[in-house]
Amino acid sequence: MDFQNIPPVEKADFHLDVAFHRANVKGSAFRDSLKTNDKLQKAKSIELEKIKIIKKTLMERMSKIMTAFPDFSGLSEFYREMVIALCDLDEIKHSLGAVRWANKNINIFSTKYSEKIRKCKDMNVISRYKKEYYGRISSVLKQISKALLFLDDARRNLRQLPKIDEELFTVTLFGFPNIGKSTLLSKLTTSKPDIKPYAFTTKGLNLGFLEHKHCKIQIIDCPGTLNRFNTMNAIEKVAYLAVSHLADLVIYVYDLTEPYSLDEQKKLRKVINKPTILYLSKTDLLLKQDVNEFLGKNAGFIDLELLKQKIFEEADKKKFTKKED
Ligand SMILES: Nc1nc2c(ncn2[C@@H]2O[C@H](COP(=O)(O)OP(=O)(O)OP(=O)(O)O)[C@@H](O)[C@H]2O)c(=O)[nH]1
Ligand SMILES: [Mg+2]
Repeated sequence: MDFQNIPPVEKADFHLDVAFHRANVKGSAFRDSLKTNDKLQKAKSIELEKIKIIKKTLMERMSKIMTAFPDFSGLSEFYREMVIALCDLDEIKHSLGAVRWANKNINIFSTKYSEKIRKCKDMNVISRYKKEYYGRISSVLKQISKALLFLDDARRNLRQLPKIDEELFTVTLFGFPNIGKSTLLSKLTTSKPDIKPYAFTTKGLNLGFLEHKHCKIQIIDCPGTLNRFNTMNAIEKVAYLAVSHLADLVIYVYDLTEPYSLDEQKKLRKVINKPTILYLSKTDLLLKQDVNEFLGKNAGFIDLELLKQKIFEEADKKKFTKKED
């Protein structure tokens, strides 16, 4: 599922400006090409041509918006829940419905006013119909202006969802914010996620890959989470969903330099009900004695090569289990 390439959804006024400007430019060129000296016929032909251009421009633009969003009915459970966590799925559907409604009405009004102008016998009436047509079309677009704004907002939120292969052996990096999860992803793989010295830098899912026995292993760096299951924000939900739906293995990252106590970090670890291995980050900032004490009490990793070997071991086990099934 590709949510990252949905193009920007422009505002209502922008669509109108493009369509009316195009109609003016092409309408002028069309006027110059007309051979007839019959003023009424000439005025009719120009206005009909302009309506044709406005209709085509706007309907193409509306169709592009409708097809840019993926078919939400075919989403896997993971993607469906992710979309719901990141934006209001019903409102997206409602807004796309509004765009469909606008498309239909642009067609209806364009046909109706073309008919009226075609039958006109008076220049002044042509001018009146022209104004009416522009007013109706502007009103249709204005009526969907909120829907267009909403869709552009939704598009921006959905961009946080990378294209995930749900079939691959998947490892998720999980833990409190600012503890070095993205740094770990950048050390394990060639991925270059944003790394900053403050919490909630990662807002979506960062992906990296390892190769093992000619197979890809997918590593997902999750946003940081606080241990507050019932009051978590949308960013934290993304992390929980990635763990619960995608993880074959979780690397739970501990950090003894951040303000979160070891007890708090242990409590958060307990919410994971997936095979989990521990990694202690920022050991360069710790006393050797503290690192050893931690490792003595918790079977964790600090060495990247050993951590990778462990991931490969777990991947092998999973394949074995799958074969057994
Ligand atoms: N000295 C040292 N700093 C580290 C290490 N790992 C991470 N950091 C620093 O810790 C800060 C946070 O690192 P990130 O990798 O962005 O942490 P994160 O867990 O992904 O943070 P969120 O995305 O906000 O949850 C950055 O300033 C990193 O440079 C480490 O092993 N040693
Ligand atoms: Mg991060």
